[in-house]
Amino acid sequence: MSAMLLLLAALSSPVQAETLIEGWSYNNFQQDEPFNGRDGWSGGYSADDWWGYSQSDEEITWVFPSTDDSGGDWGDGEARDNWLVHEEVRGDDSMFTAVFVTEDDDTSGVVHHLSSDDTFYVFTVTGGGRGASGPFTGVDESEAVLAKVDGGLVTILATGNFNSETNAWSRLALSVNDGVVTGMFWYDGLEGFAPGTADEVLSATDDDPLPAGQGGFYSYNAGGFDDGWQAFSQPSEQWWDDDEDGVPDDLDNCETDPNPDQSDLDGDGIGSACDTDEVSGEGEGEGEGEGEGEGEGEGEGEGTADTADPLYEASFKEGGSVAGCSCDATGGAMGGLVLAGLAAFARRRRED
Ligand SMILES: [Ca+2]
Ligand SMILES: [Ca+2]
Ligand SMILES: [Ca+2]
Ligand SMILES: [Ca+2]
Repeated sequence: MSAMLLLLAALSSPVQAETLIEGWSYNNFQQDEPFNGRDGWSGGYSADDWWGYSQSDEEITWVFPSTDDSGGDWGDGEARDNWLVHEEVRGDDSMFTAVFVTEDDDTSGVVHHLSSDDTFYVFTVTGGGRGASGPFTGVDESEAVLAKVDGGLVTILATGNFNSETNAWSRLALSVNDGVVTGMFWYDGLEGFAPGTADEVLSATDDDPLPAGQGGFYSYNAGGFDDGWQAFSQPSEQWWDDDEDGVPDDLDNCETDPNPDQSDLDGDGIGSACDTDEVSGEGEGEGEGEGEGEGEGEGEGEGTADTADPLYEASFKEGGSVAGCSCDATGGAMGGLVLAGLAAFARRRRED
């Protein structure tokens, strides 16, 4: 992200944090393969699988739902549960984002913090083409919706009167940080996604936030084969780093005190930078020898086991990107040529 974008993000971001660390991303939707149950992906509606699409001469791959179903209740495995989430998206203070395209009035969305089939946050936008139809009752279906589904019970957190444009790659993002749930929308999804640059923002504070869980796509009343098609691409997760010390909030032993070394002299899981009753460094120095050695060894082991999700931590270390999020979409190839290719593919599937 450029210095100017950083400044914009700091000035106008609806989210309190200012720095994101790049985490998980995915670009391996193989041609003609169903993705419910494949490669870490799982879907909520088994009758509507999600299909991969890729072109050998393109570096970007897509996935799209295959039917135009609607109905059912939240959490019952019917069309209302048509999400596709990935097991490695699992941050608590984090953002999931993806680009999508729709041909008509399909509902496109992203989910995050999915801890069971009927418990998650969801942010949806309907296509403005020909009279939208969305999955929520009691709201104008032309509206964008930020909602919490908790044990199947829906709470509308915020609504916005905007639609996605048809046949254009737009971007959705769903962020959770310290109980603040934020949906962000960019009409042009290929320009990058610094939070402060979103065209539309819905945000609410959840006093009883959901536990961390998986994130992914959401689709309703959409079709990849038999009706106007819809597709998603460039899924990724970014982790909030509130104190900008390069360690994500979820793994930081002092979330609001910059302490890149994560030093924790007494090994209680609270970093020395914010541990008010920790023995001072000087005191430790004097009593060098046996005592210090034991203390440190124990502490590290316990801290890791208690606080960090091993997969998540491994993913962070693997990514190794602690320099802040560059967050520029690599969407140069996803212009009209790609849309034409996808449309041709959808037509072919329809005729099969
Ligand atoms: Ca935080
Ligand atoms: Ca941090
Ligand atoms: Ca810190
Ligand atoms: Ca400590």
